[in-house]
Amino acid sequence: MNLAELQELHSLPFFDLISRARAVHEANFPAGKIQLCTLLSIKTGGCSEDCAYCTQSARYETDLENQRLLSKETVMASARAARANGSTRFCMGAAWRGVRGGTERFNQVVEIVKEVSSLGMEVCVTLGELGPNEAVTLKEAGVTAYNHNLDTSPEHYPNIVTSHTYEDRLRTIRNVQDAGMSVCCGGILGISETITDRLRMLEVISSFNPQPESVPINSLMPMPGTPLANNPQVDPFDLVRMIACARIAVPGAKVRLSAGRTRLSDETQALCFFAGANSIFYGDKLLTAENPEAGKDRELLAKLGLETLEPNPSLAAPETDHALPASPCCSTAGCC
Ligand code: SAM
Ligand code: DTB
Ligand code: SF4
Repeated sequence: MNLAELQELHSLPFFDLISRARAVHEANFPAGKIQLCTLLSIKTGGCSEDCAYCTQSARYETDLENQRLLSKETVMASARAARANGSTRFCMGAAWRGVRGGTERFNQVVEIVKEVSSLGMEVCVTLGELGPNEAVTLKEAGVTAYNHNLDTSPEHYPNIVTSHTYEDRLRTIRNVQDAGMSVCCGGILGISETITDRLRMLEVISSFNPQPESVPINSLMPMPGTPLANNPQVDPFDLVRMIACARIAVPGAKVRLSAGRTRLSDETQALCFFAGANSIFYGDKLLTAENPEAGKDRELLAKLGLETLEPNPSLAAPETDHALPASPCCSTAGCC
């Protein structure tokens, strides 16, 4: 969908927008099913990058305790616990700018992925920048989806990150798609962006060919010591509007109501699920930040009559539409 179409959609009266999104949701997914994903930070802090929202950047004075790459045994214990608790997707995140083949850390991650993928859950990793060969190696090791967010519009991105570019992000996404992995790509609300920035991001994401398999929508968790520590909370109705627009713009993707749920009421989350969110991070920790307790989430899902979605570990990457140009491109003159 292009920006003008998204702007028209976003400015609909609230109930018209969420009704439209609901219809798209029901046409594409079983109603009343939510995917549970567990996140684990396998390497924490000390990152070279300067993403203004991130507590893991080495450039900011935060209270975060750095942690080297976890052992395979530690990761497996956490993955088994996640499966036992009902998660069907296990997502491992590392605070790196990227990974390079032939390095010890990449080999270690590949060994971890091989073992985690034997558990029958969907396996997602987010390790930063990837080249084409690294992407193929991860796919062969058993990764189902690679998370690499664009986070905001191409225009606002340089206000938030200067140590790498939007084009770097798009290149990695292309490498992931070429290797046959599914792409998980979304963004953050509350990082001093405008509504137009949010919709521009959706315009870019919806132009991917194939479209992403999942779209995480994070709300900024303001981290003390980072440049965005004092940013105000996102208006809950704006969050619901964004979820609805994502559902309509990327109809076949899981829309993941991601970081920031600790500050959302049950009622706001219910509206997000109505408007098309059908995946959450489950378990009381994200990468470094807090997430609602699992028991509280189970209670909420039960109250709403929502069930959990089965895993699809052999998840095929969505088909490329050959009638459309290869993605990704942000359609900014001179950008790609
Ligand atoms: N280093 C890798 C990268 O940048 O792609 C992977 C980890 S990074 C923490 C993954 C995503 O988490 C970011 O792209 C951003 O969308 C989200 N994120 C990080 N810090 C956040 C925060 N304080 N609040 C909300 N979302 C955040
Ligand atoms: C995504 O879009 N959100 C997750 C996952 N992908 C890796 C990460 C959220 C991080 C929230 C802040 C933290 O835990 O440090
Ligand atoms: Fe590093 Fe990723 Fe955090 Fe940016 S978002 S500082 S790349 S861990």
